[in-house]
Amino acid sequence: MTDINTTTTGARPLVEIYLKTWCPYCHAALALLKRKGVAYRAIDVTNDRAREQQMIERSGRHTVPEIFVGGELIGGFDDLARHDREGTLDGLLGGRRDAA
Ligand SMILES: N[C@@H](CCC(=O)N[C@@H](CS)C(=O)NCC(=O)O)C(=O)O
Repeated sequence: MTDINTTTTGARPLVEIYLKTWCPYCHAALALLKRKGVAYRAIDVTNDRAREQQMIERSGRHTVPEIFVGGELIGGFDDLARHDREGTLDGLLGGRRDAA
């Protein structure tokens, strides 16, 4: 099914990121995921209230980005960056490297 509001890289996305196009934290998070070379599913909630509501229900949070790895909430960009800084991100990502 074609879905204009999601972008999937790689074959089996482990990472989901809810984002808004104008959000600098979202672009920073995407840049970090791209640097890690993992597959991800980007879910654009910029003008999509239903998907934004899904994000809020899944995360319990209202800001973007919201990032999930293997279905588990990581949090926003600051949480992703903290895992990267503290050396725990690679373990969370399971050492996966998917061609984007
Ligand atoms: N600490 C959060 C900050 C995220 C944040 O402030 N996001 C802004 C957009 S860049 C936001 O969602 N604002 C509220 C809104 O759009 O409803 C993070 O690192 O992800």
